[in-house]
Amino acid sequence: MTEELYEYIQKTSTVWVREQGQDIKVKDWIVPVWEEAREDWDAVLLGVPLSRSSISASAASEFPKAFRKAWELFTTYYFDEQVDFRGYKVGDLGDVKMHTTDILKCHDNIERAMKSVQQQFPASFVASIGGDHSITAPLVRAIQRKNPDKTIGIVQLDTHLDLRDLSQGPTNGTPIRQLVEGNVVKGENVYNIGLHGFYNAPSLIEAAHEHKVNMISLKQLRSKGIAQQIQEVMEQLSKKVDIVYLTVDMDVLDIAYAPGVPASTPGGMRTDELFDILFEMGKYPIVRAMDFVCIDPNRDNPALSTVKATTYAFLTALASRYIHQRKAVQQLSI
Ligand SMILES: [Mn+2]
Repeated sequence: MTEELYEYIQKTSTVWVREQGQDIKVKDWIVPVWEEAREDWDAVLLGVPLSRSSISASAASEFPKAFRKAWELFTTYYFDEQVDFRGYKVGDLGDVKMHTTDILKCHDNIERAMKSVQQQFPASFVASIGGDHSITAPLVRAIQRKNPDKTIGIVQLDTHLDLRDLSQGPTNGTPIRQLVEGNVVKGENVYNIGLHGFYNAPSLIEAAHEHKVNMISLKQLRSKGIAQQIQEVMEQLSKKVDIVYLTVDMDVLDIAYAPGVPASTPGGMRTDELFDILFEMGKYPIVRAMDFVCIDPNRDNPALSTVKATTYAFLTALASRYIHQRKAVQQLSI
C-alpha cells in the first residue's frame, strides 16, 4: 500500500475486535485495508464525513462512525437468497481527512482521496459513506479524471434533482448541476429515480429539461415495477456509457422510514423498495461505485431506523454483487 493513499485519508479508530467462526457478524467480515495486504478487494469502503455543505442543518459527518457501529447488528448470511456472502472481500479504507471550516478544501481532499483509491485499487468496487450529497461531485470527478477516455453515467435515487445553481457555492443541492456543467457527466446520462411531491421548484425542472436529465417519478417506478424499470434504465445506460455511478440520497425514503435524514419527506420510497432497487442494480458489473448520503445519526430515532436502513441497503447492494458475480463465473465454467 502506498503512503500516498493516506495523504488524504485517515485510518479510523472505530475498529472492531474481529472474531472468526461459523457465525460471524458484519463487523467480523469487513477488514481495515491496512491490516491485510491485499490488492484484490472486491469492494473498498471510504468514509466521507462532511456535512458543513448541507443546506439543512445536518450532522451527516457523524454517519460513517454510526454506520461502522451498526455492523455488529447484521450477519453475513442473506436469508432472502439463502447465501452467506462473507466470501466477498471488503476493505475499509478509513475516512477522508477534512478541513475544519473550508468546504472547498474538503471537496478537494475528497477528489484527491478518491483518485488515490482508484489508483491503488483499480478493480475494486468503491462504496463511499457520506456525509451530505455535496460529496458526490468530487467523487465522480475523481473517477472521470482517472478514466479520461471513459464515459460516466449516474443512477440517482433522490427526492430532489440536486440541480440548484452555484450562486450559494457547492452544497448538497448542487452535485448534479456541477457534474453536468463541468462536463464530467452528460445530463442525458443521469437517471433520477424517486422524484415525487412538492419538493422541486419549476426552475429546477426547467434545468433538468435543459440538460436532458432523465426524471423517473416514484409513481412511474411503481406502475412499471422495479425490476422492469431498472432493467430499462441499465439497458439504456449500457449503450451510452462505460461506467455507472450509483448515488443514494437517503432522503428518497419516506420520512416515516428515515427520520434521521434532514430532508426526507412524506410520500417517499419505502425501505423494501429501496432494497429491491439495490438488489437489481447488483446485476450490472458496469456499476463501479456507489455512495450513501445525507444520514444524520444525531436526529435518528432511538431505534436507529435510519442508520439500520442504510446499513441494510449497503449490505443488499454488496450481497447482490456477490451473488451475481458468482453466477457469472459459474456460467463461464459450465
Ligand atoms: Mn440529493
